[in-house]
Amino acid sequence: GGVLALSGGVGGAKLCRGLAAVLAAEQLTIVANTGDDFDYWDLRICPDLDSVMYALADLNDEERGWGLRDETWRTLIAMRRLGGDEWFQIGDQDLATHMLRTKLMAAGETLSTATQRIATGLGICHTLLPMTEQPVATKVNTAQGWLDFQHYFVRDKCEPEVLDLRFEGVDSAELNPLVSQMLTDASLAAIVVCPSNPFVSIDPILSLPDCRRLLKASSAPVIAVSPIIAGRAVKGPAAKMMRELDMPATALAVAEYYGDLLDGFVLDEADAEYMDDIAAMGLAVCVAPSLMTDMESKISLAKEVLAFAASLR
Ligand code: GDP
Ligand code: FO1
Ligand code: CA
Repeated sequence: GGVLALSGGVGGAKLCRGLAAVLAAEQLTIVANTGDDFDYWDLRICPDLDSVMYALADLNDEERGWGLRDETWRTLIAMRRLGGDEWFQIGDQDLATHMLRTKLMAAGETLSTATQRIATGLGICHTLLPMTEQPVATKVNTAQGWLDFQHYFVRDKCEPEVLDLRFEGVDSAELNPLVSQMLTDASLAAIVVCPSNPFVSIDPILSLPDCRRLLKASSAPVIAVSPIIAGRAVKGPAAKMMRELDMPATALAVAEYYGDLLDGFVLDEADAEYMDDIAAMGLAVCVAPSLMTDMESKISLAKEVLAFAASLR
């Protein structure tokens, strides 16, 4: 049976790269968050889909965590000179992705088919799906009021304290039908919740109508990998958000947050102290090196996750 991975951008993309290295094309489907998506320069931007796509194509900028390696910024510099928007940095090569996607969608294609075309163009053979075809927009409540996600994340550098989150449009959106189909397929081998931000990368997916129910009802084990290692996020605001949302920034709190959605939890060796508490929640526990710094560590974590899932079938 195949594997379904739920992913955000940077952390998710790293594990997906490892999974794609050990699983055949027809064995891995990745469903990415689209709550970060927005319009900028009149283009449709889908950061998490693109992060996964660029990682699978081995074109991503690992250090920056988004966009393409060996990128140039001539268009952005020209836009700055003209006095246009420049708070969100679109690279010259990345621009082509957004232009093609926008054109395909203006011509009536769905986000799924547009994504598939672009992924195929990049030589990607595994299946990458947006969580839904309908627009869903993450909003962040702060002392300044509700902010659009990219205003919070990029323009305001995640500095405002997060009071609340909502996913506009999620109630009337439909979980990608290919995902629903996989979740009801008895041969599905594993569902992997990638080490992504639980609040702004995974929650939008889980909030789609029926998604949690289908995940729980699936015969496949649901396994999450902690994005928090030793009380810190490897990158991004996950730990800060946890504190702001009145949770301790620990792997244990991530496991508790996902709660009964999960059958198993993978945490870093640095967090082995939480094993018993997580087991006491009724979850299977796997302790593994989970910091992905190079191809080898991505592959070994992917193998660890798959072996753990197989042990829970
Ligand atoms: P975003 O959409 O770009 O914010 O990316 P994700 O939501 O997919 O991933 C962000 C999360 O990935 C952060 O909470 C990081 O702590 C986590 N992360 C990044 N790299 C690693 C890693 O190598 N190992 C683990 N376990 N988590 C990671
Ligand atoms: N993140 C930034 O922090 N600054 C940027 O200027 C920026 C531009 C950008 C362009 C295309 C793209 O696909 C992603 C981009 N990101 C940028 C990353 C991204 O928007 C955020 O990391 C996420 O949405 C959170 O996952
Ligand atoms: Ca994201």
